[in-house]
Amino acid sequence: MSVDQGKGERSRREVLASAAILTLAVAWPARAAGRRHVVVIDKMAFGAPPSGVKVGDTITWTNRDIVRHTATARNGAFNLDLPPGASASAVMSRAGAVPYYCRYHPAMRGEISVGV
Ligand SMILES: [Cu+2]
Repeated sequence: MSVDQGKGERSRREVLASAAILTLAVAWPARAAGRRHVVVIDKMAFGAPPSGVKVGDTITWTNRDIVRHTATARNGAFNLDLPPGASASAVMSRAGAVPYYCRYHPAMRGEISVGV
């Protein structure tokens, strides 16, 4: 009986500890983790730029074409290789407009607007 009580007490503590960790994770500022945005590449064009992008957010490009593309920032912030069907991501670390293009098809252009 006393053994069971001991177990019960321990598991109750574990539950409380888990709850505390969960609360911390939820309370942690969302900005620390950043949000995720997706830009789909389809028919030789970058999809519409995501809105509301902030510093620390992650942009993921997904290539739905059957040819290879890149997402290459003109300011050198990112240079992602995107074989057919692939996805690749970059974290936006600075505020401002980031024009980018595809190295294989320079007519393919896009721009990510990063807010503070
Ligand atoms: Cu391309």
